[in-house]
Amino acid sequence: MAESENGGAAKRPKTDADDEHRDAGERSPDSPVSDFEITRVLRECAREKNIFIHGKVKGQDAVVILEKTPIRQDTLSELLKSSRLHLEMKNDVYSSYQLQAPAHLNEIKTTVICPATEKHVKKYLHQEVFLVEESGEDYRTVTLPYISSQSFSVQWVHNILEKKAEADRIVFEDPDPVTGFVLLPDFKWDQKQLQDLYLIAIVHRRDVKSLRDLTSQHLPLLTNIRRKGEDTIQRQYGVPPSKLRVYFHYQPSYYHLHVHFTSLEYSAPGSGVERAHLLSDVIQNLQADSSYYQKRSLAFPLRADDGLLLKFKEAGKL
Ligand code: M7G
Repeated sequence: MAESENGGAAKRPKTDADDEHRDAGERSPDSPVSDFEITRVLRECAREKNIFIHGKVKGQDAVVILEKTPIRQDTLSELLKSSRLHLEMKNDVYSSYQLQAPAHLNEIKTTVICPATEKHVKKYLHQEVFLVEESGEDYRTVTLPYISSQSFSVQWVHNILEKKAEADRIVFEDPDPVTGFVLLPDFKWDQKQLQDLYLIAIVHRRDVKSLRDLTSQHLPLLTNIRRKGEDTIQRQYGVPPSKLRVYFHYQPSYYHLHVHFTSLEYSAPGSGVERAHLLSDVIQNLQADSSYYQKRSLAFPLRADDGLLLKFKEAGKL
């Protein structure tokens, strides 16, 4: 089957042309946030300039994530020319201001999860974390039974693969049922700047939950994702492989194999050593030993309220 590229809408960063009309201040009639009733703040971070809120939309539980987006180089001169400045203080050569930017240069990336489950709420609630070391045996006896009954729905993944959602956002697709995948911008990236570039490659096959299921049989799939994912990102965004961090999460939140492609410049959540496994390391480990990921212990962080942590405690593993 032929591979396909969506070079149109996906070629980013976006320009502001699509945004012009938004300055009029009109409200989208089906806005899920205008009816949002705040229950509590789950987490906030002044440095990352984001806030995670739990609340209700028309009686349904919802999580809303607000995040100030990075200042873009391509709109800097417009920002400086067309904003209003209010002096806060002046002293010798120093002065500070509040700058009021035009609305289209002052957007807040907003993510809505509705209806949100208890698990979504917990995912974003600030919690103490513990490092768990899971042997291959622990995976089969503790983790696998737990994730089979408890994990997040992967309906959104199936929707992408079946073109029922986000079809216009697909940047590249290799439709091969065994080695194929779909590459598209991650939820977390607004595609307006390359600083925080974040795409995910979602595999077509549905029988691989995570890193733990991988064997040398999957090497053609993994090398295909690496090569075509990197080539596409180089072509579409001008970002070379040497500027990319390409990795799996273990544990992932969603148990359908996917690979994260992030800008090396961006400290993406979950890119630390306790959760991220570089695709290139995974390929080499499988080349050396087909059952590497079935046998070896893998460490990962679990939050205090994670049911899996309780299972590890009950099994006397913590
Ligand atoms: P993960 O390692 O399973 O979980 O990665 P994490 O969210 O704890 O990192 C799943 C990735 O898919 C994350 O980077 C999410 O931001 C992204 N993601 C999640 N959802 C529900 C969507 C979605 O609906 N669309 C897209 N494009 N990305 C999503």
